[in-house]
Amino acid sequence: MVRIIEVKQSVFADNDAQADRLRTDLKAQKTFLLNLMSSPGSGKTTTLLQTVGSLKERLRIGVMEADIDSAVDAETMAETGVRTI
Ligand SMILES: Nc1nc2c(ncn2[C@@H]2O[C@H](COP(=O)(O)OP(=O)(O)OP(=O)(O)O)[C@@H](O)[C@H]2O)c(=O)[nH]1
Ligand SMILES: [Mg+2]
Repeated sequence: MVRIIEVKQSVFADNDAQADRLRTDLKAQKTFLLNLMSSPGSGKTTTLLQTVGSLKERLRIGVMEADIDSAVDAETMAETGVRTI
C-alpha cells in the first residue's frame, strides 16, 4: 500500500528564513557575499587568488575557507594579505 503525505510547508523553510535575514544584513552592510563551490581541483583557489589580486586595492575582501580536511588553501589565501579564516 502506498500512502502519500502532503507536505504543506517547505522542509527548507527555516533555511530560507535565515538566508533572508543574512541577505538583508549583508545588503545593509553593503557586503557582497559569494559562495564559490565546485569539484575538487577545478580551480577555485586559482580563481580566488587572481580575483583577490585584482581587487584587493579597491575593495575590502575577506575569505572564509570551508575545507574540512586541511588549512592549505586558507594559508595560501592569507599570503595575499586579505583577511582569511
Ligand atoms: N589549465 C588550467 N589549469 C588550471 C586552471 N585553473 C587552475 N588550474 C590548475 O588546476 C589545479 C587545481 O587548481 P586549484 O585552484 O588548486 O583548484 P581548487 O578547486 O582550489 O582545488 P581544491 O581546493 O583541492 O578542491 C592547479 O594545478 C592549477 O594550477 C585553468 O584555468 N587552466
Ligand atoms: Mg582550493
